[in-house]
Amino acid sequence: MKRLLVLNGPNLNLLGKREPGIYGHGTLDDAVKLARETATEKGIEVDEYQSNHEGELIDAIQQAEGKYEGIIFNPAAYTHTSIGLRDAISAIEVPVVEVHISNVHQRESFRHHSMLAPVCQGQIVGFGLLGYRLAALALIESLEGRR
Ligand code: DHK
Repeated sequence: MKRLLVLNGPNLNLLGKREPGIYGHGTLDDAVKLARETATEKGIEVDEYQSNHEGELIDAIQQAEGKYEGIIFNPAAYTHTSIGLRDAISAIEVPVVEVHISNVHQRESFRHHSMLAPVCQGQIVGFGLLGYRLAALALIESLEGRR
């Protein structure tokens, strides 16, 4: 059975309560459910992991090699700072799609730059939790050779 990993970084455990004007009222479980629904239709399983710790996210990326066909990754604040996460993504063959719930380009300038985007397969920004579903679809379509 093919599998995808939904990986979430710092403060995303607070989705639903955290700055709802920016991130909405949906929870992290809701986000994972959207990705899982799309994957299940294609017979693909979805696992999830969230951590507030950079090193734990790096561990999860390293351990994804050979276990997952793709990673849907919202690195949250580490997007803008983490060379360690970028190097971890570069070190594996598993494709990674970067997701942001908010449109980071409409926000503070420090959110406009992603350290990770250049080593990801693609980036989905600004569609709320729907981004998780879109990322699952993008990974699955590319696995199936349709793009
Ligand atoms: C989530 C965060 O926690 C921020 O640090 C990023 C991202 C944006 C999001 O929109 O999902 O800047």
